[in-house]
Amino acid sequence: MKPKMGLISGVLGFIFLSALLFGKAHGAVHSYYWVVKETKFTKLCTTSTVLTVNDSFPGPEIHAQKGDTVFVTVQNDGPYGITIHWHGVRMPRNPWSDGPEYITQCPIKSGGNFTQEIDLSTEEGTLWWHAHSDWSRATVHGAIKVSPANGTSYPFDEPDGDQTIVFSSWYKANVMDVLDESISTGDDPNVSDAYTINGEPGDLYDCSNETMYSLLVEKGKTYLLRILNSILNEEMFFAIANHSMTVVGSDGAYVKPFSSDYLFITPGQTMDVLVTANNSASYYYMVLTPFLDTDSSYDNTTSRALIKYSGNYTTPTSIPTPTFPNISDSISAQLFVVRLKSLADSAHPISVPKNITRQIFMTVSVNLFACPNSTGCTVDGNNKLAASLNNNSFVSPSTALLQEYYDNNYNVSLIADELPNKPPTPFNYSTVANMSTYTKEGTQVITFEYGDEVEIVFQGTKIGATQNHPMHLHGYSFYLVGTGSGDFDNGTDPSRFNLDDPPEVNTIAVPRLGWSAIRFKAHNPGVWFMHCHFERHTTWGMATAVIVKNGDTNETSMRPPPSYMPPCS
Ligand SMILES: *[C@@H]1O[C@H](CO)[C@@H](O)[C@H](O)[C@H]1NC(C)=O
Ligand SMILES: *[C@@H]1O[C@H](CO)[C@@H](O)[C@H](O)[C@H]1NC(C)=O
Ligand SMILES: *[C@@H]1O[C@H](CO)[C@@H](O)[C@H](O)[C@H]1NC(C)=O
Ligand SMILES: *[C@@H]1O[C@H](CO)[C@@H](O)[C@H](O)[C@H]1NC(C)=O
Ligand SMILES: *[C@@H]1O[C@H](CO)[C@@H](O)[C@H](O)[C@H]1NC(C)=O
Ligand SMILES: *[C@@H]1O[C@H](CO)[C@@H](O)[C@H](O)[C@H]1NC(C)=O
Ligand SMILES: *[C@@H]1O[C@H](CO)[C@@H](O)[C@H](O)[C@H]1NC(C)=O
Ligand SMILES: *[C@@H]1O[C@H](CO)[C@@H](O)[C@H](O)[C@H]1NC(C)=O
Ligand SMILES: *[C@@H]1O[C@H](CO)[C@@H](O)[C@H](O)[C@H]1NC(C)=O
Ligand SMILES: *[C@@H]1O[C@H](CO)[C@@H](O)[C@H](O)[C@H]1NC(C)=O
Ligand SMILES: *[C@@H]1O[C@H](CO)[C@@H](O)[C@H](O)[C@H]1NC(C)=O
Ligand SMILES: *[C@@H]1O[C@H](CO)[C@@H](O)[C@H](O)[C@H]1NC(C)=O
Ligand SMILES: [Cu+2]
Repeated sequence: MKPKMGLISGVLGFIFLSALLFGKAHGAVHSYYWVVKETKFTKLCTTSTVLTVNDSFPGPEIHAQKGDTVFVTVQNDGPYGITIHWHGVRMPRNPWSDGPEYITQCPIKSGGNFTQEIDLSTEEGTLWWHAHSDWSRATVHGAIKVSPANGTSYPFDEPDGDQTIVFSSWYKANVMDVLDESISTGDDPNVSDAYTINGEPGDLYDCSNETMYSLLVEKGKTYLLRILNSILNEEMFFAIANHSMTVVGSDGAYVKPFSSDYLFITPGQTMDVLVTANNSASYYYMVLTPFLDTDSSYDNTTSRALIKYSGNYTTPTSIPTPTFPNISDSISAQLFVVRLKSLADSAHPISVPKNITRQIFMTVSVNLFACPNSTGCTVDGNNKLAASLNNNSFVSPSTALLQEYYDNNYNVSLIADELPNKPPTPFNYSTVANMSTYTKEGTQVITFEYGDEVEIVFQGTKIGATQNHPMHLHGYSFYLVGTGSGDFDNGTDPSRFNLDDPPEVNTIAVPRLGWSAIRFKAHNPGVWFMHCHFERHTTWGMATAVIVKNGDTNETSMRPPPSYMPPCS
């Protein structure tokens, strides 16, 4: 009993201290205690040992209301160091609890623990948490459900039911072995063996019939599906047979409702969707299948789950299944993306930066490095795969960048080089294939002044394997003001930007050989990771860190670190 009491009073003391120091008077406070450990599951006729939180896959949900504070103590009883990230939570002034390994903290060692403070502010809807070290995100992730604050309500009729739907990747092998093998050969990692819906592959896979996920519905009722995509390396299409979906939110912000027969959802994104059980009482398939516009290898399997109406009826002999865009239908993917628009009404105001003080044009590429061994690698002779932003492949530091920044009195130049604002060599990005595939590498960051109004245009290139990339920024949500195919034209494209009701999101699809433009105001000081949400691309260096300097007052500055951060040595 003793250690537990010690832990609880420790956490309460921490909460009290935070409340005292940072005046977080509004919002309720919740505490969770999680144990990270290895758990055995039998799926696809094979027993695998995977890392979990509290033996559950997907992991436990966090339930909170807008403006609440959540403390999570993670006890690491697994064999590897691990970190946990709160995806889409902006963590005002508190990068210390954000979680990406070697950016804001070192991993929580095997046997260690760490209490993180998750500060919800304006987020409302569905967000999620996941491991942010190596590829342990595969099985260590779960939903964060943020309900409206007391005295407020959804911008739509209160749904009759609420259900989280989590998409994940399943490997029969240990995912750490998959990662290590790909690092040692320099080649593409093995693809997953299945996609899962709420942890289950569904009846198209071996040995998976009995365990398929099913959602029980009552005729006439409307359900809020809180859908999140934690798949490692593929963007997805999702549809429900004979039921249309009304998209009402994405990435923890509401959108203007629109109805669609399919969703396009990238790793990192969430979609809040209303579904009304308005068809004949029966079974209907919900289907999850990949969108892929690349020649690299991918998992081309399909996961299914069921919607089952309650009541007395004969089980159908043939269950309706939805139709889908073709697997490589980038037009349907893009048509879905441009339908997302923020509510932008008086109860949900937006503020799109219009006086841009920092403009960044950033190429996103898959590249090569010469193999560090004379014969060790298997790509194009003796090369290994790499990836870059503005021709720099991010090298992860071995200590936490945030701590170094703080310890060096916020002097960025002492800890990292600056990533260029634009590609070092301009070229016709989406059409020129004969640029060198090789890239530079280094720990390069982007530094913003407090209050900068930032525009970043991400530009896909024809270098290496071409593909749509889901780019994600920590510490912020941002407005997706424009997206298109080919090379971004700085003369004509900005005039078509949507500055009236762009969606406020944290992860965007940058089209293959196309571009996406985002804007945000840099008013959250700290060190924040920015990266492709395909796990293999982040591993290869498609990443950087965004450092936002402190403002002039304490209220516009980073908080000091908590008394305990996981040690780096
Ligand atoms: C909101 O209401 C719930 C239920 O009555 C209560 O537990 C919670 O503390 C309230 N939150 C705030 C911030 O007052
Ligand atoms: C996780 O497991 C720990 C240890 O058994 C327990 O104290 C805690 O309540 C569990 N948390 C959840 C969210 O299940
Ligand atoms: C958590 O880690 C701290 C620092 O190492 C240690 O003092 C504390 O006892 C640990 N708590 C638990 C429950 O293991
Ligand atoms: C990756 O796939 C290859 C070919 O199927 C197989 O031989 C190898 O064992 C796999 N690697 C891992 C780590 O499972
Ligand atoms: C290089 O060689 C060593 C020793 O054979 C091996 O462990 C390593 O995985 C190889 N590959 C790379 C990319 O370093
Ligand atoms: C799984 O169920 C489907 C129908 O739902 C059936 O066609 C198939 O034969 C079943 N497979 C196994 C292995 O039981
Ligand atoms: C389901 O949709 C299919 C294809 O549109 C249609 O043929 C079928 O009649 C529908 N079934 C029900 C029960 O609505
Ligand atoms: C998936 O890819 C494999 C290998 O290219 C191919 O044999 C198989 O038919 C594909 N399956 C589907 C469902 O497309
Ligand atoms: C379900 O319907 C069948 C056929 O109409 C009837 O025999 C049976 O009693 C019903 N069961 C229930 C639980 O209502
Ligand atoms: C735009 O930003 C510049 C540079 O920070 C500033 O001098 C100017 O006052 C701003 N203009 C408006 C309209 O806010
Ligand atoms: C637009 O692009 C041209 C050609 O690349 C470049 O010379 C010019 O500086 C750019 N203008 C702005 C505002 O970025
Ligand atoms: C600002 O924060 C520092 C460090 O936490 C503290 O020493 C100082 O008193 C604070 N200043 C004000 C005006 O609150
Ligand atoms: Cu990518």
